[in-house]
Amino acid sequence: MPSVREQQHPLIRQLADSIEAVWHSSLDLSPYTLPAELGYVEGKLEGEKLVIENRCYQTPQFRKIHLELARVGNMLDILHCVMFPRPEYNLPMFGCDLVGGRGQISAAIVDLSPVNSHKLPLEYTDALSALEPPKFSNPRELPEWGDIFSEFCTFVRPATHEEEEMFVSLVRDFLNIHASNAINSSPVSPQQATEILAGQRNYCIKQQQNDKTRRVLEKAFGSAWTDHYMNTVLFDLPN
Ligand code: BLA
Repeated sequence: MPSVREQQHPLIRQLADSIEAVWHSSLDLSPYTLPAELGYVEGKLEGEKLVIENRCYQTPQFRKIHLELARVGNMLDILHCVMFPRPEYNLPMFGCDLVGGRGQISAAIVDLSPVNSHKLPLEYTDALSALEPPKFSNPRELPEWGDIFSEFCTFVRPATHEEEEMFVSLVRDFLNIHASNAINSSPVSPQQATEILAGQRNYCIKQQQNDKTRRVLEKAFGSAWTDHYMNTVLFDLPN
């Protein structure tokens, strides 16, 4: 099977390696089985081949941690990553998306998003506030559905190689904070778990409204497949 990673924009490759390195060193990973036909998929988008490669794990605190690499011919390279905590733990959603084409990354976003009344747990606010505030020269504006993101959300178009490195390093910091909080967290009351579940569902419903993601997938695979993929692989609602 060809590896999508080897062909991708160097920043995407570097970020994918770095995300997996933190996962492997800090978390107790076991396999998470995706529906068989959705692990590796190929379609056609305007005559270009769209290839999607998924890696998925679970841990005691996370129901599903998902890294997806996608490539459309030579036009578009995508990294998508989400960590879905088990609702019995009061943990935010880690999300990261990198979209690039023709040598330039146009969108780089990372966040630890609250699922609890729009407020991150105190340990997260403390740790994230202690980071050097990242300075990027081209910040981007969040779309309307982006009210799910925290005040620490970074959404930019990296302008230089230094800014690309800064983004990778920021993602690594977010992941290290997340992993150490997660492994030290204890289960919450069933009532609190119900609220967290509602917050996670809201997160997924908002992400499913990202028309830019939907458009790319629909052009290659059609709308029925895209609905199925967005609702079962990218942003499946927890039960
Ligand atoms: C933007 N996502 C985009 C864009 C494309 C995709 C083409 C537009 C790039 C740009 O405006 O420069 C496409 N992203 C995809 C596809 C997949 C993908 C096809 O992940 C999967 C196969 N998106 C996420 C996650 C976050 C996210 C986890 O998947 C955030 C944590 C955010 N992507 C996100 C945002 C935008 C974006 C906020 C900008 C949307 C806009 O400007 O309207």
